Amino acid sequence: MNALLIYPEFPETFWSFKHALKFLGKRAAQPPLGLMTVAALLPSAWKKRLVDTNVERLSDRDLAWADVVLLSGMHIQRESLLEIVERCRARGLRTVVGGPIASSVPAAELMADHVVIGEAESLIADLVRDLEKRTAKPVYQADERPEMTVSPLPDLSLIKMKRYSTMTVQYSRGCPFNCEFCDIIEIYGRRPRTKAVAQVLAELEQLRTAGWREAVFIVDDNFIGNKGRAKELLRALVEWRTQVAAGFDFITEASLNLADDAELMQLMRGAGFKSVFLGIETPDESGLVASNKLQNTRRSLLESVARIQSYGIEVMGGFILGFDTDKEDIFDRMVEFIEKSGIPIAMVGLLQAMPGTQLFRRLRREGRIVDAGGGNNTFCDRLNFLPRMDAAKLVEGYREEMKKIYSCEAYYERVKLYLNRAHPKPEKLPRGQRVKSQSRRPTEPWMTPANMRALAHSIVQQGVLGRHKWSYWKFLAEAATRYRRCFGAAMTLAAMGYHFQVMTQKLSKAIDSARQTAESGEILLQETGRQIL
Ligand code: B12
Ligand code: SF4
Repeated sequence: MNALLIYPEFPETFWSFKHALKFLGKRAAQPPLGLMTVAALLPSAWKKRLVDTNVERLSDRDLAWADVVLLSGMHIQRESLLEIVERCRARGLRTVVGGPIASSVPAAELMADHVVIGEAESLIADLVRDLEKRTAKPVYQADERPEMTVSPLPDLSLIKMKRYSTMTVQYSRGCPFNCEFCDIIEIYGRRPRTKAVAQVLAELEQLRTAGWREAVFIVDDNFIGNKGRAKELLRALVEWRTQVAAGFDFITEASLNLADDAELMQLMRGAGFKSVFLGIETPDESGLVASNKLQNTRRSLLESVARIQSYGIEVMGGFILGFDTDKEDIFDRMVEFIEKSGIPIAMVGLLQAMPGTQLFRRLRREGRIVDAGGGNNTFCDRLNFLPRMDAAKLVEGYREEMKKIYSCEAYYERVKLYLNRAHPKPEKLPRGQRVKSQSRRPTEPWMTPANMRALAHSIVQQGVLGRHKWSYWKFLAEAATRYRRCFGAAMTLAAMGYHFQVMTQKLSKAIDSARQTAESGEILLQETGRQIL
């Protein structure tokens, strides 16, 4: 059997990082780990090819080669996925769709011959057998969530590694919390399941042997969902990094209670964790309580963020507008919070009721669901539910908030605040005790050919062609002097800022054009209580 695994294209969004990736000469942020895992589960006798349409073209030759096409994706990739399914159907090719999209979109709407809902480890054997016998069913749904110890080593040989900025490894699935809007807990469950430490080390070794030396994203829903297991892995990573793989940096996602555990943060620093994405959601405690995000309550969110940053870990934050509890001052309060937080990358989005979530079920009961949404809440020009606040005010407030937080000045100020916390100046030692090399050289080795190329691109794009040249040059001068000890981190964030500035302009235009179309105008202006679902 010739199995063609295809990953559909993402639309351009804040999360695509497209405008920053081009400085690095990369085409996408991360590879499709789901498909690489599925490929490793398929029989070794099958021949496999993987086409990630985010980094390469899907050719007719690929389709002509295939006996069966296996697609994966998120809800947001729906349009591209349906186009590919259509292309396959036109050639009479059998299609199987799996991944998170299969949990959010009804199977019939995916147009595929077979839809797989859930994790492949527990049902691949049945699917393979039925595909071979040509008796495969329209829908497969896993009865139980598999232990991750049965997850195989992902097939790295199928991807073009150099086209990605980050490689990915998954240690755990699931999260113990119970946020109302979250579909993670519906898809992957509330009991964190982890791989064995040895499995993760084998995946990292696979990457190292293949020549990877850049960042690795530990793509867990909540890396610290089981703190004990996280510490176990971290201790092993510290050792692995010291003995064989100095220079490997990690990124992950975690809950804010990370700030309560000094040992955990210390271990993360030791293991090379450079940034962590946290769902902060809102500075308004009543919104956190109403959405059941209780782990973020009864604490100073700002202090928690600063504590994590003090371990040299950048905090990226997720924020949501549109909770029922939001009043019209929420935009100013969130801008002020973000400014004080030193979080350069703040992913602010409009609340979206994802199908299958507790939020979706509640809003449907209340007759407030308008449609199933597009699976994207951070580059979003419309709502899929009727909010409590006037919808037009909500979308307008969102647009204004984005403009404020991604104005060049505000962004660079946040970067500097973060750098001051995460990379404080080394304490001044009395004369005679100073270490010369430390005071002269930046502490991070950033002068690699790739970084130099990225810097040259950034100078041309932001310093020569950009609309905010002077802010950029001022920041560059400060980065090279006051922040030379962390020049690499400063310049990476400058490039990321460029992506967010471009996307904020695009978002503003998208909101204008959505207003002009009758359908979304209805939704935005809340002229109708139309209930589709
Ligand atoms: C890493 C990651 C990203 C990366 C991109 C990774 C990539 N190249 O695809 C980044 C950070 C860029 C990202 C961005 C976004 N992401 Co994301 N992301 C993840 C995360 C944390 C891990 C993905 C992963 O690698 N998993 C590991 C693999 C092994 O798991 P898997 O893909 O689920 O595959 C298993 C099964 O699904 C199944 N399977 C998968 N495919 C197939 C195919 C077949 C044929 C079969 C049989 C089985 C099968 O078998 C696999 C093994 O069990 C997931 C959460 C999660 N737990 O997966 C969210 C997740 C996929 N992301 C999500 C979302 C919403 C987004 C954004 C839209 C965010 C936003 N709010 O705007 C953006 C969209 C990207 C964009 N360009 O705009 C949602 C998707 C929800 C949905 N129902 O579609 C998830 C589930 C998290 C969540 N609930 O918030 N994301
Ligand atoms: S902490 Fe994050 S992953 Fe866990 S339930 Fe809440 S939103 Fe979902």
